[in-house]
Amino acid sequence: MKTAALSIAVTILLSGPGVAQDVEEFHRRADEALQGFLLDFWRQDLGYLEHEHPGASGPTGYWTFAQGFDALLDGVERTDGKRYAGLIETFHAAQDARGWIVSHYDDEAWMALALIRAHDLTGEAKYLDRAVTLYADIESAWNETCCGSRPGGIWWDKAHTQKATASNAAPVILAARLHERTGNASQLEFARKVYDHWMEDMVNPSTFQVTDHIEPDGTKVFWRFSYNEGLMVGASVELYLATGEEAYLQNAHRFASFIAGSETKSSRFGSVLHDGTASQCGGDCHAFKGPAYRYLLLLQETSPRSTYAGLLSASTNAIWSLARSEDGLFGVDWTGPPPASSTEPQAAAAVMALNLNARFRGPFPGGFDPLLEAEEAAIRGVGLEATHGAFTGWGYVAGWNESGQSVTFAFVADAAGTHDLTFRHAGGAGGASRRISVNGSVVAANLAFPGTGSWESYAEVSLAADLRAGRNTIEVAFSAAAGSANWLNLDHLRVRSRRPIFLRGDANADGGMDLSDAITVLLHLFGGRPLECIAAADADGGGSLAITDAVVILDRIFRDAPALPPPYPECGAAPSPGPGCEAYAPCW
Ligand SMILES: [Ca+2]
Ligand SMILES: [Ca+2]
Ligand SMILES: [Ca+2]
Repeated sequence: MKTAALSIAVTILLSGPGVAQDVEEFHRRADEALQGFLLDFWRQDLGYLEHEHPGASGPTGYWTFAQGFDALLDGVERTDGKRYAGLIETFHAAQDARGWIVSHYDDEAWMALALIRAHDLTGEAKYLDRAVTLYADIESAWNETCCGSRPGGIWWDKAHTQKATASNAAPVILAARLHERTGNASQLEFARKVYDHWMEDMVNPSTFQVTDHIEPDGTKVFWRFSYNEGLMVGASVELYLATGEEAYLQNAHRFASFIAGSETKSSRFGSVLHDGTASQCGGDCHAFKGPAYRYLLLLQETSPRSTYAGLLSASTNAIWSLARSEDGLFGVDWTGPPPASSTEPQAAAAVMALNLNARFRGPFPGGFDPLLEAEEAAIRGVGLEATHGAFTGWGYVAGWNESGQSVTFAFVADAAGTHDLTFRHAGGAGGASRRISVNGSVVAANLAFPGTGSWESYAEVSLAADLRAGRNTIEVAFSAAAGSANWLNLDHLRVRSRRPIFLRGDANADGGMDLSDAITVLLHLFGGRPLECIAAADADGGGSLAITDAVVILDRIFRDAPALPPPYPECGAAPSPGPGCEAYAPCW
């Protein structure tokens, strides 16, 4: 009875204000946090993330940019590529303009880890190629002449001032993940060598605290930062996944236990990851809980324990309810208080935790969205803004009046054919014009975007273009040579095939498929009820309507039969011309 009462009390306590109850709410928080991060920290004039907000502090550092990149990638992964994906190219181009090879090997490892994820999420080889290049630089920094009684390990920096957990454990994760993708056995071998060395010499065998770093004179420095053990958790899990050897997994649990026992602080939500208060945790420390959260979650997904579940859940609830300001800025100390200003690394740590948590809790609830938001496209030279008027999504692109500035949308067409491209814009400075290209070919050299009277007012401009089946790019560029003129804020692009698009099985055209759709098919067949979109009612995709179409719907709903032929379960055009579809509103 005592236990039952306690359990009820705990349930009530955990259901108090600020505790998110459902998957949809976790995703809403993750979206809001990431969108706020991008609006606050992406700086058009820098073409990079700024280090502090508010204020004019200049660009953030290379490794903290990599953390911001990871936070963006968490948003893309969480939404299954439905949102934010265009910005991957924007971040890549931003770093490309500043260079990839830097003075610190751990920094290169963070960047390479983000690039592998960019590759995984886009399928583009250039990201993986860049990660391999960075890995080669890191691998060359293995050294057996320093430090202390057991020389070995990877230098932290090119000046050879120390060897750090960050420059050894992160490369273990990197090498194991590269091996998984390339099949190159030497990468896994290197991962094991680095890991073994670090385990033997740098880990306290009873507590599983890991040194922060070792100096050339052999001094081991045991700073207590959650990312050190977090990286060791990640390295251990990756090697367990690569080899199946249980010892790695046991190590991961021991490092995680150290984090749970020694790098947390209590809050009303439970124990929360902690590297110190805002005054104790300065500089790079601002970022450390992000990777700790990431690799603890990886362990939880690999070998769950209630301790980690509680720590991960309490941390994100605390971030949201205790450490977030009214302006949406996140504090260093996740138990609060909220800050008046924020740095990019502390923001990225909170944003990635919220996005990782939401992905872990359940799939992104956002369904088919026919709007391609400009603020989520691959932007070049323009800025992100959310100030004027009733835009869609979470903003628009602005600051656009020079050659070289562009917005590139990606659109996957179900079938080749003519499509209407409709742009929503504001022209507060009068009429503007831009060059429009599809898949690299100019389709409108100087498309006019009429003035809208103010930046608060929006209008639409359309043109027709032929798209190919599969992925297409649609670029809107300022080109003085092509006649582009004047300022323009771009909100979104909507692409519509001139072929009807619909959701198969949705016979009554209400946007979903349920029992009423089977009934609609029967009423049409036997009662003569008209259909707006016969193609949607053709549930088996056979090209005609029959009682089997009602049966296919019922089987799918009640007996979990295989999915209907496309377009299903998302809107799209039929793969081949079929029965008519004069009007089907839900997909638009
Ligand atoms: Ca928008
Ligand atoms: Ca329906
Ligand atoms: Ca049929």
